[in-house]
Amino acid sequence: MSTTADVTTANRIESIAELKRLANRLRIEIIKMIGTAGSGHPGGSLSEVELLSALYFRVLRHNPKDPQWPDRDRFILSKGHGCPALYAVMAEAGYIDHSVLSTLRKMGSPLQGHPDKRFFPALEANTGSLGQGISIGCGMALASRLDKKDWHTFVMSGDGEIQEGQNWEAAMFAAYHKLENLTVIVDYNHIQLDGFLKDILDVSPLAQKFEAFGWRTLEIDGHDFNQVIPALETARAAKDGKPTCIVANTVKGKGVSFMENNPEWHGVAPKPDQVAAAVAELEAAAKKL
Ligand SMILES: Cc1ncc(C[n+]2csc(CCOP(=O)(O)OP(=O)(O)O)c2C)c(N)n1
Repeated sequence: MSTTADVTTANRIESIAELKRLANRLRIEIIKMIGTAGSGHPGGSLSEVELLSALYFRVLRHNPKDPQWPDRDRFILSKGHGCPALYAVMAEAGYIDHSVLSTLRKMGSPLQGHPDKRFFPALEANTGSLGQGISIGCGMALASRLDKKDWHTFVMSGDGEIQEGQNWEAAMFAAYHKLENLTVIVDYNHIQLDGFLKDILDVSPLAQKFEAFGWRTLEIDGHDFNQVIPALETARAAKDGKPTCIVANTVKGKGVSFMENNPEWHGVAPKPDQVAAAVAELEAAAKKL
């Protein structure tokens, strides 16, 4: 069993340059995984990469060698369709072998098309039915406090997902119960399944909405590690009775020019020639990092 003395953030990466190289590698993995599977969600996976990298390599208290460590921080990917990015980062952290990534969406694989603890017990929750992660996170954060523990719960939601009414019931609950040990990160890429939020159901001003519900809010560029890490650390350290919402401005499809900011890449797998083009572009970008 791990103890707090020997585990904080596993495989901690101090250097921002190294984190940028990691993010680039993860994007290549994501493209290959979804290309091999022949289905999946590239756009919203690519937008999450820096946020997940900062969590798993700088902020979360966790131990891949002991995934059920009772005092670990919890992370719930409420936007479950973005799981290729989570699987790639968890492989990098050591929860699974890299070779397993190519089994994404295959029958019996730990890496189901949406996160499923029955197949991959290191996951904290089954998600994919949008709108439920913040409620699950509220339950975890409350449990942590009732047990007099100091582990923190992080939840990532999509911006389209945040349209779901259940989120706002959870937002009310978290503020009322002063869940300072709960952080919601909204991957604010401005695109939902079939178009731009502003043309379908705009959620802006998002930070003000959470503030009105009694939350602390931090607005950042979700691709800039120099903004992402301090925001996550501030949230993790909060002791003032307020839950935190990090509104992370991101670009859907980030890193692959023909996918960036293009709603058509929400839930379509790249064909082999598109995989090759995307990987070539990312490998060229890596040389400049
Ligand atoms: C309850 C529910 N309704 C509909 C869907 C289908 N669906 C999957 S992804 C998605 C859009 C999500 O948009 P957003 O939260 O903005 O995700 P991102 O752009 O980050 O991929 C929808 C409607 C679902 N998974 N769950």
